[in-house]
Amino acid sequence: MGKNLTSVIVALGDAKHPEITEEHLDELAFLAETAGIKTIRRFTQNLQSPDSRTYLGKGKMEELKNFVKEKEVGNVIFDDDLTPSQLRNLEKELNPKSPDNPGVKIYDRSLLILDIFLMRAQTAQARTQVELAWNQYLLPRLTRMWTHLERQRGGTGTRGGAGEKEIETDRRNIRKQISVLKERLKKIEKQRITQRKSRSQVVRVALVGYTNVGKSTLMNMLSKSTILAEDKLFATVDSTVRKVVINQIPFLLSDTVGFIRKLPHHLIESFKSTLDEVREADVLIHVVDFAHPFHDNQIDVVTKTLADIGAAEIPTILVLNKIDLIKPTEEEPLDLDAMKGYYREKGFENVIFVSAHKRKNIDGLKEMIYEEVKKKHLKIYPNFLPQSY
Ligand SMILES: Nc1nc2c(ncn2[C@@H]2O[C@H](COP(=O)(O)OP(=O)(O)OP(=O)(O)O)[C@@H](O)[C@H]2O)c(=O)[nH]1
Ligand SMILES: [Mg+2]
Repeated sequence: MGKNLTSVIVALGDAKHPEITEEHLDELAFLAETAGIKTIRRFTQNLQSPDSRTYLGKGKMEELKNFVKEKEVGNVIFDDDLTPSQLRNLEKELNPKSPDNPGVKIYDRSLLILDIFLMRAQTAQARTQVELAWNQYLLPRLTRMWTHLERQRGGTGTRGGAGEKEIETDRRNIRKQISVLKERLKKIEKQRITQRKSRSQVVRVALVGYTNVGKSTLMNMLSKSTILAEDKLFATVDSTVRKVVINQIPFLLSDTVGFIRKLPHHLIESFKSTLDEVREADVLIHVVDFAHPFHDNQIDVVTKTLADIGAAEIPTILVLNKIDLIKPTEEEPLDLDAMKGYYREKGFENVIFVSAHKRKNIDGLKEMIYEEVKKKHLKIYPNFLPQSY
């Protein structure tokens, strides 16, 4: 990231659903904020699909260009992924090279998320996974983009105008780096598999959900541990496992990376081993920010991502969190029973409303987890005599 931390964010809109476009832009601005970048203006254009050359059409592009120049904006962030050629064209349009122009940085959605993950990853496994995804993202974009990314990463920028030969050397280096990272990941995974085998006699429960819904807060509450929970996207990138005992039955509870719409596929790919924690769980606790205006869309994104990683069939408890933020009005009373029925119809058998902050209904949640864990525990230990909760 450079010194100029202002940005404009750019997204395509749907004329029929302006509120959804706004919500997407809110999320993008929140992602930018998480990366330390302040949004000073939003640009949208109602298009079915991005312009193949410059994402925006000609007129809008001109408007964006003028604004960026006039306000000396540091970053332009696009809500979708840009093709390598769109990126090159945008660089030319927005970034006319001159010695006194520090240059505007162009982010697409993947690059922004990758940057946040790079900032957040702590363990060797998470760091290796993110670096792998980053190199895979970089490889097809190694042209002018290289100098662009070098600058972004605090490089000297002296490679400007790199010739084909240098680019070819760079490509070779990146390929080498990719295979080194893959090897390293394999080794780490081997250790994790051994660890996991030793845990096969214990029931495993995983917290899943959209980012920023309260997974880590619930994890802390249920396991009395302290994991960083904050009002930022992707506060958790590493996965953490804790032993929890409810009513004499022990189980392992894991907290892991949150999901988001349009999660870069390289990241899902390289996070496969982290996501094993989810895939191999006996019970999933799907946490939802019930106070978020588009929580149903977020539920759909999570359900789809779970299906993508092969975790669709795992028994799930749907936890609708943050109910302390819901202020029912006369026109919109809060009928929790009706809401429960609604989610049951959507296929969620176990539904519960809680507030992790106000500790509301946490005992009810524990009881629900206990009932699910007990089923699996009795399969491993048929002679165990369960108590009623
Ligand atoms: N008002 C309210 N805020 C909550 C509640 N639960 C969590 N939060 C807040 O929501 C924000 C996100 O919480 P986290 O626990 O970090 O969420 P997460 O799902 O782990 O998020 P990521 O790791 O970023 O994916 C924090 O600011 C929490 O304090 C709740 O019940 N009510
Ligand atoms: Mg978290």
